[in-house]
Amino acid sequence: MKQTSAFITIIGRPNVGKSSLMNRILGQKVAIVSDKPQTTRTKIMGVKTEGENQIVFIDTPGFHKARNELDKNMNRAVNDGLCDVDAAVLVVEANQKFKFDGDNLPPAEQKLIDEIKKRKMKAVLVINKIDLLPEKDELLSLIMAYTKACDFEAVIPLSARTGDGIDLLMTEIKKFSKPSPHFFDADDVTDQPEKVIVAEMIREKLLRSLDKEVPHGIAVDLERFVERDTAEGEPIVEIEATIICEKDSHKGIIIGKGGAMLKKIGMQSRRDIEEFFGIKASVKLWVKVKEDWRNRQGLIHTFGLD
Ligand SMILES: Nc1nc2c(ncn2[C@@H]2O[C@H](COP(=O)(O)OP(=O)(O)OP(=O)(O)O)[C@@H](O)[C@H]2O)c(=O)[nH]1
Ligand SMILES: [Mg+2]
Repeated sequence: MKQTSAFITIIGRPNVGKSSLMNRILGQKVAIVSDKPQTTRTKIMGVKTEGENQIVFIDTPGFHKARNELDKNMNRAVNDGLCDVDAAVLVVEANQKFKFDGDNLPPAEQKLIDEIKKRKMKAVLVINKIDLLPEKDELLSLIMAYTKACDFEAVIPLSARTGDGIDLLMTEIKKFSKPSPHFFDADDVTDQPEKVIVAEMIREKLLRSLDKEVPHGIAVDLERFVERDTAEGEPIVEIEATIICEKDSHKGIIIGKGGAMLKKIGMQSRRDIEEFFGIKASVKLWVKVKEDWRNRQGLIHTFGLD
């Protein structure tokens, strides 16, 4: 049988559940998830191979108004994600937090829709988080407004959290497949190197535990990532990472009272890393201040965010 494949980019505003959706489709956590907007900072590929068909998903950062150089890079990643793909999945939320105005979609979504139209792309609309919707008929006004703005190939209400509706989405997505050799091996799940996944796991714990502007100004620089055998012959992965933040006051918050916060982050990260690699892990963390790093392209590059 002939091989088929499709490249599908996942776009949308911050925090609508793009990464959750990709993880759910893959059945494995490839992209980190948090309740803070702007969790994803770069393009992350997720690969799903079923027999002769391979779908490559591209999870992108949430599209938003840029406030610094990092934001600009993130928005650029969204636009890059729209190039050379077979279709886009635009993710929006069922439980729109603002009063929904069908004549005016949120500006970031309108911009993405304009981009889809300009590029004459095929697109599917996903209305995520339907598990939070008390009345399902509220969906109708959302569907009307979005389909008025754009001619979607399909509209799929679903829940990335419960998995409800995912099969329907996959049926639609598979329709974009074309005869083509596979770009990844059948057992590949992502293009992300293990080192990046580990740094991201640590950043996820920070995002989840910290508040206000602190988590947005954080980067994780992995300095040591070595697998070795202990004296007892047991394999262990040793990780040392520096958490970069923007201010001395943030450093204090990250370390916490008597080092409690840093200890918690280290423990949570270790648990995740052990589960991911299936062996013991040790995690050592340091905190460093690099003022205004999100406006310094050199540092943005050092942290792999360009
Ligand atoms: N109730 C509910 N929550 C969801 C669902 N999907 C995602 N979430 C939650 O929404 C929040 C944002 O999820 P992410 O997957 O990080 O969203 P994102 O669009 O990738 O966010 P950015 O990377 O910041 O653009 C997290 O707290 C998720 O647990 C869903 O179907 N139902
Ligand atoms: Mg994300």
